[in-house]
Amino acid sequence: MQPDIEYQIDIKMGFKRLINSKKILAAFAAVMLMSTNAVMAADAAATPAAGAAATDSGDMWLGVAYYVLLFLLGCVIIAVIGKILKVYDLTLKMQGKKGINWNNIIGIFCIIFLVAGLYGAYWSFTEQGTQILPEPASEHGVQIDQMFWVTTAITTFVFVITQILLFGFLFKYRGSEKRKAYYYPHNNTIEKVWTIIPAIVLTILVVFGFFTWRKVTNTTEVKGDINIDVTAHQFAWEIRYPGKDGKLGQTDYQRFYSVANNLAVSPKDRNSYDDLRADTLVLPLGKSIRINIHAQDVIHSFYMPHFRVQMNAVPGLPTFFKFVPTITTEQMRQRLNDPNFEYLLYCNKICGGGHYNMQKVVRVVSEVEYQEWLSHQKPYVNDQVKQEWKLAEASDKKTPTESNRVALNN
Ligand SMILES: [Cu+2]
Repeated sequence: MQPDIEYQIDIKMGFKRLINSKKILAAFAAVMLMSTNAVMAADAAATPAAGAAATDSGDMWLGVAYYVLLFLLGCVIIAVIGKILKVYDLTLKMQGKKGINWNNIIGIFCIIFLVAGLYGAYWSFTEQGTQILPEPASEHGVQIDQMFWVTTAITTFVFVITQILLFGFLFKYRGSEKRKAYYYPHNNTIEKVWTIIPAIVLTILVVFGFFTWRKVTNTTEVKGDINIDVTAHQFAWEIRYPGKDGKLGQTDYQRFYSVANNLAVSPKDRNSYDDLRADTLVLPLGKSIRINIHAQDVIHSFYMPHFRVQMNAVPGLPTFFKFVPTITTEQMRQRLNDPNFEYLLYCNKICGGGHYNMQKVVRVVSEVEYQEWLSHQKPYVNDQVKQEWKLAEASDKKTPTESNRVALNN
């Protein structure tokens, strides 16, 4: 009789817990209802007032809420199944039978998780793998991609092996009354194997990366480059091309910045007189391009994913990146079967509120088209800049004492 009473008490406790968890479920349901209402109310309020943009963000939040609710629903279903199993287990025990073998259930779950997880990884790669960047449109991009794929292959291999070992062992050696766990605290050979092999593989990858990066950034041969200055500020890119002399005038933000001369080009440098201001980054095919990267306020990041180019734009520390574009915009449009495709330059450093919108169109064209385009660009030193420079010069001449004083103060 004694065990029976024990089971009955156990069952009572179980039901008590179930009732308690019902309260939790009710609270869950209430939160879910309230959040749905809130999201819908926000959506309804936003739609008529602010138009399309607001609807978009409302839709987005509705989407987020949908997945959160789906997740919570999943949790609730699992909790309910767990409770049903627990009740079933207690009922079996009350009838004097052996209860559920939880070790087996957990073991089977491990195998299900392994198979579903590996299939999920395979599915996400085959379904979303196409969202990886399209073929590289620059010479060094091919090497960067090679590195990416070698690393991906090695890590995928290790991932599959370790997951099979982990969950396979969990299943094979799940708890059982028939056997006792073997005490096996240490094995030097295994320790050595799993330390040395990853160390060698990682060293190979790092050295591989080091040489590739060195090759990409090796710029001893600067001759024949097209120099382009790209300057970042919150929240736009400014582009300056050299004129016929092929040389860009120097800049000095502390001394020469003004509204018209917003790139602070030096009036004293003759090379700047024929510089051009452009709104699009147009590049000739197959030429070595050197982008000089500047920033005027905070750190930005010069990022052109199709060319596998990325370099920080740091205030006070000009950097540069050299590369050779190998596919024209037109060719890429045909390859991607997208007549509206454009290469883009992005900012890849969260630099403030307007960061998301900091982009410029980049166009790769033939040499002839490039020259034609270049001949239509406006001079950087426009009438307003000229006037400012003349005024500055005039005031310099008129009051030599004043300018001396300024110089002394500096
Ligand atoms: Cu930025």
